[in-house]
Amino acid sequence: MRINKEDILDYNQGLLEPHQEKLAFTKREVTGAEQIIQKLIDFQIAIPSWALGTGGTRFGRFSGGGEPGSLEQKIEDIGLMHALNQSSGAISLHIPWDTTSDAAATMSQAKELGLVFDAVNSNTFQDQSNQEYSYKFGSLQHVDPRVRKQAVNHNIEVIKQGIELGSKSLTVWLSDGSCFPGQLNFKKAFQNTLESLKEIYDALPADWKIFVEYKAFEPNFYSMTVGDWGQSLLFANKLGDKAYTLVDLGHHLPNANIEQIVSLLLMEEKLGGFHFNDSKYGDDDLTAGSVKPYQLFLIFNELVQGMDENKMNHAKDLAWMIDASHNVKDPLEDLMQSVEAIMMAYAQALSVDQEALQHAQDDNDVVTAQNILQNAFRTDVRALVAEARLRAGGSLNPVGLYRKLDVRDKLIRERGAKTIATGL
Ligand code: PSV
Ligand code: MN
Repeated sequence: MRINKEDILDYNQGLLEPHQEKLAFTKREVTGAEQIIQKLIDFQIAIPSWALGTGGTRFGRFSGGGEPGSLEQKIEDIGLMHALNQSSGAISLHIPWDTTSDAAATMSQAKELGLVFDAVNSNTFQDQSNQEYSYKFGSLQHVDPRVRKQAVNHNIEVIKQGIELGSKSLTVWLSDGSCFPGQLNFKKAFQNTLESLKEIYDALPADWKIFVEYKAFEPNFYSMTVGDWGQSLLFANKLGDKAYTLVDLGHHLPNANIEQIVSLLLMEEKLGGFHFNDSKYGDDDLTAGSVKPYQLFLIFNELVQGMDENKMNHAKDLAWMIDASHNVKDPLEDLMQSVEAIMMAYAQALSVDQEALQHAQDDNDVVTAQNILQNAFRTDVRALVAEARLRAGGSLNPVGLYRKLDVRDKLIRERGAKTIATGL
């Protein structure tokens, strides 16, 4: 199905008056509101092809109905979302969960919906039915060079598909590691992984980047070969200029100071991309900003500060993606909530008076520094985010309109109640 412009206009009309009142108030509260709105319009967050179905846990999966059964339907879903919020204009493919046999057709479907292809993701954390060697004991780290070669070749194949779709980056997340002390020689695992990554790196086109994503634990529970930002940065530095670290918010040990990690990676010019989600305990894949919105804001504060210092384009120079899907919500509603939370944290960070903050830090005025950040975090910027959507042609209230148009029911009628999307 498609959402047409008239539906959006009609719906917005009914919300316009209270919105404008709120906006006028917010503009008096926030300095530089117009520039913030423009930055919000430009900012796009990629949606991964595996997040359109209900996620599961190892204890079960409860499909919500109307899930996309093909790549075309996944693109259709992202198109629906983008029509509503005008902020999810990119798709991140996970291969081989989602592959295309007709790149031109896939590209033209995406283009029609205003979507582009962001980073492509390889998958050597699962065995595919047609593969020769198993990844049970790792992929790029494997003790057997034939397994490593197979995993390297898969990554090269993913790059090829990405080239056809206009992607410019490859994200490599490895589940490689070990579950028991003694299982693995850490040094050899690192060296094998580095050697394999070098082969993949050499296959990158000149204008491509490779992102090395780290994760503290799961599915391996004793050691992960790319377990933290230090290990990822080591790989990235050894690989070269086209290699960067990718931060996934759910991949740290509890209470890690992610904003500090972000700050230092930007200082080193080695932050490449971001996977958004939220968690209480680990890699919980919860909606961004649903549990720790202040942390999300503090991370954005470092991102804005660091990107501005490096003269980076906020919208284009880092790869932004949501990486979350769980069991209990309609995935599209959940993704729209994530996008809204990310936009709010970004808007609040943009409103921080960085000069005043720096003065407070230089004066060791801890109280003022804290107040500057908390005042920004406690400012209601929802009207700015809504205004950005409105100006871009989206809905003032994406979830509200999604529900009013009964999108999920229509998808269930079109696709059936029992379809299951590929992914985890
Ligand atoms: C692993 O937990 C991860 O964060 C990686 O980015 C994967 O590609 C993705 O989730 C989907 O499994
Ligand atoms: Mn991730």
